[in-house]
Amino acid sequence: SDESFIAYAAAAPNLALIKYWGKRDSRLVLPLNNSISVTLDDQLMRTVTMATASPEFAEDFVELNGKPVEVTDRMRAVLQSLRQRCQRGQDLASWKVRVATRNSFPTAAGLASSSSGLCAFAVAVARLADTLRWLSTVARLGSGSACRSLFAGFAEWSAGQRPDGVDSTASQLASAGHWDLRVLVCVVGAGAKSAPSTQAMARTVATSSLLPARLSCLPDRLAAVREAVAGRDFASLAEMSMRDSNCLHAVCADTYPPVHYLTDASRAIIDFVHRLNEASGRVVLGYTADAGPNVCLLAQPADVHLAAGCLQRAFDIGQVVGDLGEAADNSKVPSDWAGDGSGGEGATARHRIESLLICRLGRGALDIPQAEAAAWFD
Ligand code: 2P0
Repeated sequence: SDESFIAYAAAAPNLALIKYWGKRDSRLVLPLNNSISVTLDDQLMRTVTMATASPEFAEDFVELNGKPVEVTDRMRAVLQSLRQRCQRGQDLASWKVRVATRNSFPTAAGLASSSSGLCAFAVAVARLADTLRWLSTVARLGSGSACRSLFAGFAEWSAGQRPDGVDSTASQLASAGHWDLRVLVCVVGAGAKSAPSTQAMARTVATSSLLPARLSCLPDRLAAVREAVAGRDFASLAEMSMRDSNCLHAVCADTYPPVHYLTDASRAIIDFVHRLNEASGRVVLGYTADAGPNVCLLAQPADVHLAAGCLQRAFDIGQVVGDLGEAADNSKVPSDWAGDGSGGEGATARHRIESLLICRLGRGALDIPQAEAAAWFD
């Protein structure tokens, strides 16, 4: 009808290098620690969302990839917060909303779909309500990690200290153009069904005696990452990312009952990275893994070709998507290097990597024009 409003948004998933794990307030989604992420390439991976408001809708309604999904309390919190700020008048604020969301990548593949999904949700509804202030807070109410996808390149989400959370916001640390970093996403396929991160992190806070040790070493690690980003120090960024990923999975193992995300294939990729770095005499790759079995590798552009070639020797790779780059000088790595010892002593079957996605860093949800999101949606 004439009496309806429509808005679009798109967001790419982000990958945390310093992880968010544990809340100080569950209802307001306030974290125990700052986290730092890179926003992935929206050309390769994105959520696109259309939001419509009309006086004719009886209920709020959300669908994902064409199928109705539950309107969660978190989504209701986002809608409520935007209704309160609506700049288009009281009529629209009282109308029900329909949100249709599409992922350009498998939701179940563990590719941080909550970060892009709830970020695009928040931006689309905020555009509907014509209010782009406080978006960090609004996106955070949908899912903590979503607030980092608002920004291109490198983002930091501050834990903040206030009980009302107004100081718990995300901001950009550096643009995507500041540092042409590449992320190689190794999709290893589902292992045992993973614990949802919201519940798992609550259990960690309630039971892990290692979590306080993690929190006490994070200020130094965060400072090291900020410095590595500012100075484009790859070896330092990669080492801090690997340490923080290992630390996350250690507190997950220390959770009672324990939380397991990594599989044998994930661990084989992690060991591969350390062997490759050792054989190369420098840090060629870093890695980081979230609440699932996939492992994301960090690389400089000149090493992508070498890294992918070594991965192909060591693993059974289904498909490679993205820009492999040019062969560069790889003289320090032996040409017969197998990485996981396959074919050597104690060899086992090569582990499977379903897809290897090679990404650049991408735009934040706020940088993607509404018209572009609308064109993607159709
Ligand atoms: C992160 N993860 O920093 C960490 C690392 C998973 C491992 O943010 O409860 O889906 O919705 O705020 O954002 C996953 O947690 O959790 C996550 P909620 P979210 O990316």
